Amino acid sequence: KRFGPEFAATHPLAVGPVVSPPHSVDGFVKEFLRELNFGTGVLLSRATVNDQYVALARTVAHYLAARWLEGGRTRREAGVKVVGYLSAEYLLGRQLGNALLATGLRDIVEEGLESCGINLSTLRAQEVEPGLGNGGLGRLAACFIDSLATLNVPCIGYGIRYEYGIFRQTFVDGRQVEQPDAWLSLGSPWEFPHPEAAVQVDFGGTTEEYVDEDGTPRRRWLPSWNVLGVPYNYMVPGYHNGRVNTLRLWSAQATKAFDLQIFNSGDYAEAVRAQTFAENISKVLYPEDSTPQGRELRLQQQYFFVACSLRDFIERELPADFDLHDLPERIIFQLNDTHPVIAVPELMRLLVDERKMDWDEAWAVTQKCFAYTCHTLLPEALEVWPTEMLAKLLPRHLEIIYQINDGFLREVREAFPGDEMRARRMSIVTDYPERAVRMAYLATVAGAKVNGVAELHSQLLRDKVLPDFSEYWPEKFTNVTNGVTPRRFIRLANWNFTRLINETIGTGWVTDLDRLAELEPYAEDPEFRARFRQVKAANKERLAKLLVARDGIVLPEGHLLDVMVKRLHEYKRQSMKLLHILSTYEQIISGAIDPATVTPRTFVFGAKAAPGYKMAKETIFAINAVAATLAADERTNHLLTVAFPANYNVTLAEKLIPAADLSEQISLAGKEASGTGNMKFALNGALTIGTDDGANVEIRELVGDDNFILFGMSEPEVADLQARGYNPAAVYESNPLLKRAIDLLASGHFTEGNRDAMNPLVMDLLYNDRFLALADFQSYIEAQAKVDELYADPDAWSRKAILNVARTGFFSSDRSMREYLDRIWHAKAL
Ligand code: B1H
Repeated sequence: KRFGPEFAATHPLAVGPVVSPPHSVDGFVKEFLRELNFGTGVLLSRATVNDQYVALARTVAHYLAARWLEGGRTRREAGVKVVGYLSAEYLLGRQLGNALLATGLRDIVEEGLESCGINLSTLRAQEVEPGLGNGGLGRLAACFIDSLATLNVPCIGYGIRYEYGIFRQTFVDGRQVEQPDAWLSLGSPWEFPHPEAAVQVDFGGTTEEYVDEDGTPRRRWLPSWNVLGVPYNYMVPGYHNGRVNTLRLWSAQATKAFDLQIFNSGDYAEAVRAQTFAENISKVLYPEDSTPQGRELRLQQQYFFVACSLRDFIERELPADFDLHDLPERIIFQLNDTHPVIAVPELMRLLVDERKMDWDEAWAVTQKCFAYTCHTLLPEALEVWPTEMLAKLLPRHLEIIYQINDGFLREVREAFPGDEMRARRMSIVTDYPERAVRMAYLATVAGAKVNGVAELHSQLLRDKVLPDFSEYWPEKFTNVTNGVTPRRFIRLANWNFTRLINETIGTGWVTDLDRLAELEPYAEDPEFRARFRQVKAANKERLAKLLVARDGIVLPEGHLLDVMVKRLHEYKRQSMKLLHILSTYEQIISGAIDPATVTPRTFVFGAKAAPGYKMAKETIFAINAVAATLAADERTNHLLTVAFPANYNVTLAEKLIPAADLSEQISLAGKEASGTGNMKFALNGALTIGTDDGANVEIRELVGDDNFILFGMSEPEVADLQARGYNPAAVYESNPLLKRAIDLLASGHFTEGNRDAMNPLVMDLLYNDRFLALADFQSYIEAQAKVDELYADPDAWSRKAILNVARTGFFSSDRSMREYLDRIWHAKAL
């Protein structure tokens, strides 16, 4: 009201339209120098590269901000439904290139900087990527918010502004050593902090019953400590459409009250310590991908960010007099895995305790406000919080969970009278091995929809993880196959290919990826195939330059580039990839095969291991040891090279994927929920060697059996073998090729004669091999032989590669978002 029409009449300048800076070289240069001088406080003649980068980023941010402010206002006025994406991770990658692409400012900026004697690429290289995620789950969130902005759908991404993102990986004597990722140390020009809009988040204490003004008995929470959540806004630009959405990340700060209490006790040092304690909550991203450790600080993080986010949406995004019974018309909160599921009892608490809504009405609202995406099948990855921890940290939420569970089990018992085992199986609260809350069950009970992330995964989710629930609520379960944004992963990452595609079918594919199908006829065109190969060669050259500068790694020319990049996990089977390399190497040095018949290959690995994951770290050590030995072996180093650049991240992925010929997607069937790297490789013209797992299944269906190298057991075959009893040592004994590869690994050949160094990995493969690498080895080797054979005919290979591109437009995250919008969110574009 304060800035309404009356105000506008008397203060026309203050409420005029938001003005975007001019889209001209001159205009840009003025803005840039103004930002450098008055924003950064330096003269161009004295500016460091970082000063220049920061000034450029802020200048570009101003162009976006004009649209952002305008869009936020129209959205609030229109009162439309918003997607509230709740995710503990956003693996964004560098922002500058994407912002230049979205605004269409790239050429102007390049020319303007040149006139100042500055090179754009140098400034782009200065940016430290915000690594606020572990792997696929975090990157998926980043792709989804990109697509929603491009589809002009109002979305607020909510998450945590970790001060330290995923650790920086270094290798010392071949072993992983983690360094803190101080991504904020040079400042972050892309964020807009709002300390004045901080939200209080309570923890601890007790609950009590009381009688309210109307004489109704109620329960309430009497928390014992609290912190502040400070919002940091980031802009999420759509591609060439003027839409800019918001990513709101929360940073924890100590509250005044918190300090005062302790100050008054006279203990200054204790007060300062308390400050640190509060700020710890958003200090660091937990680096476990797939295997949460159940730590109290992690639960604090989860509650911290969802409590801030729900308050923010209800109190700041909705009109003050909004009737919360209508909340489902204005928001759908998507739960990115179980990490934000504590939002369910939090919304119940807001509605029932704070807004005095009737329990049943509140529950009806809540069940319409949430939907849940599951990203895993691994039992160890399903989050479970001990009730003891919940009681200590969030006592009122625990009560609410009990009450939700009671109501739910009553329903189940009514639907299945006498079936007490079923009620126990379905209980949100379990008693074994300790009393704990199963967050996936809570999400399933509360969510309007539950989805898996690829067809096979959704099927297994229904059949194996949540069978009782899918039987009870068949219509609740659905699949939305993951996707990736073509803006970042083709248009930005692969300019060489983009140019070729644009010249061939125009530029519409960037926002309508199905149009890649128009490339299909060109697979038969020898000239197009030759140009495709030129693109690959140029991308390999670009990668080679980067790796020399970044890691001192020299990539040989003319090799098949075979790439396996993803988190290090036993189920993904990097060790099986290593056995393939070892086997080829062993056969050459033992004279079993003629070196002249070997297809020269370079194997590239990129993988971080969770710091506490022993076997993953042993695998990294083994890969590095093999890489070093092969590099020094004159007999083979022109034929086989292993490159393992440290610290694989989004920035490196953007250089590696476009250069790859072969994409390794070799997880044990039934273990990889989807995979998204697999999609990025196919879209950039690599062939996949892969198992029938996750989204590989759909990639193969789309590209056709001839254009996908399949191997290994299927999921039912895996289940069968495991039921019969699997004995890896017996496989080792019965397969001479495998035996020689493992024996060589164990021999000390790669560790200067030290046999003990490889022992953990070798022993695990022989006597444990949880993910059946040895069982799939033979099939894998044979499939790799087929790869060599195919690659020998460059024309046939590029034909297949082009068909991979032409047939995988389905894997755009734009398509994933349309499916969520139609089937789960029921939200629309503005
Ligand atoms: C995926 C995770 C994950 N699934 C726990 N689960 C985490 C679980 O910090 N934690 O505790 C972090 C991450 N990540 C991945 O999600 C799947 O493994 C991929 O197959 C899938 O493509 C990706 C996106 O859906």
